[in-house]
Amino acid sequence: MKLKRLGAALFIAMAAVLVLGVSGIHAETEIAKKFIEAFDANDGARMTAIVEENKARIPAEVKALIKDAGKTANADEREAMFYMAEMMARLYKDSTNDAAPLLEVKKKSFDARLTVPERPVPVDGVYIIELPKPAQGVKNVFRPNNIVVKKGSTVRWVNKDDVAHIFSSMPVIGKGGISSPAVEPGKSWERKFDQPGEYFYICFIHHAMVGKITVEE
Ligand SMILES: [Cu+2]
Repeated sequence: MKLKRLGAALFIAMAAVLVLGVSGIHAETEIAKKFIEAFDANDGARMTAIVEENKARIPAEVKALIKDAGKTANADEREAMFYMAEMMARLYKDSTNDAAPLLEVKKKSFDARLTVPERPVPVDGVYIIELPKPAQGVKNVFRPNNIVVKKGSTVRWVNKDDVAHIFSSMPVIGKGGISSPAVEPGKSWERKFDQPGEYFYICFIHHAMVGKITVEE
């Protein structure tokens, strides 16, 4: 057991060395490495050229960066990886008009900020999401923040916090339609979901406050 732990510690230390490159993040492929170097050098023209020269490869490169980001335990590094993937996907979109890789990055980086999907039991046919008071250093959260519900379900957000929250869907990366008023402390707001799909949403006041409703057929 002790040996195993030592092994894990060594592995983490080695990973940290690998990760601490010029940019502080580690990429698997030559294209991604060159792209990150160009970013570090603040060389936008070079970044564009890399995407132009490797157009056919870029969707796969973006996917690989997303995958690597997903495996990265350190939140700052993960954000940096997603950021690189987004930059690459954005330049690819500018060049080809194909927005699919960019949407994929945005969805996956949003997903990475959520807890694992839950299938809570509805109370009297209503799914409850609490907006709790700050506790143990955790504040401004939807709890749970990632739920799967059946089509036709109602979701109710209950504000038990001391401050108001206003939240709204991010229709670019999913379905629109969540658009709460200012939900004051002690108040709640609900919405019925008749359309299957993924609803990503965010608090207007506290941008780190994110949530997702997946509506199943
Ligand atoms: Cu808020």
